Amino acid sequence: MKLFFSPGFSSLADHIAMLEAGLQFELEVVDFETKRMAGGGNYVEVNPKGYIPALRFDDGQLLTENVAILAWVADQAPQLAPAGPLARYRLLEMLSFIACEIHKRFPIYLSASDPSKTALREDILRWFGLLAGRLKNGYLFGETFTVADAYLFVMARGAAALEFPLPPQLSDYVARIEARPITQEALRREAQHTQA
Ligand SMILES: N[C@@H](CCC(=O)N[C@@H](CS)C(=O)NCC(=O)O)C(=O)O
Repeated sequence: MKLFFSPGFSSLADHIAMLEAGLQFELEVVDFETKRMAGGGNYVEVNPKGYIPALRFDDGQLLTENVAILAWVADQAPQLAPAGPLARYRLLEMLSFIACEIHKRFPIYLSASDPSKTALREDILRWFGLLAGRLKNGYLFGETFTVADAYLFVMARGAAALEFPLPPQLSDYVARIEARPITQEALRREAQHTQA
């Protein structure tokens, strides 16, 4: 199977989760602006939505959307999913929240004018604040890393790069997840593909 990605963007969450799950996969880097793939060809012909991530299975089926890909990864590796009553729905609840309330605001923030930018940053920080309150035991669902942490990590890391004043628990969380060997491996692989 092949993960279509752009270095450092939201597909990094899927990349980290898939490595954490021990899955075997190839990578194809997509130029964010031109939609050209490093291996040649127009990405829009692979994924008509034109955005990353996309996961192509060996039978040719394409899965898109961070929520769907991360939920699929959690089904392959139950250690990356929360436990307990309603666990599956709690995971979908969290992934949808990150996708719709946080992730979706970033492109709007980046192209907004100043007054709207401030309001959008405040909205994003409010949601980050809410999630930071869940990190007392280390991760969103307690003491173990789940696919939702891969997603929140990438969002908070992006916000830190934009100099958002993150709550300290979230900055520590970003540093902790960034230091995980698998995260380092994903970052190294993404950097390698960029240079190729
Ligand atoms: N709804 C999609 C959004 C993915 C998304 O926003 N991808 C961005 C990078 S983080 C992208 O490829 N943007 C380029 C574009 O929209 O042309 C998902 O959650 O997977």
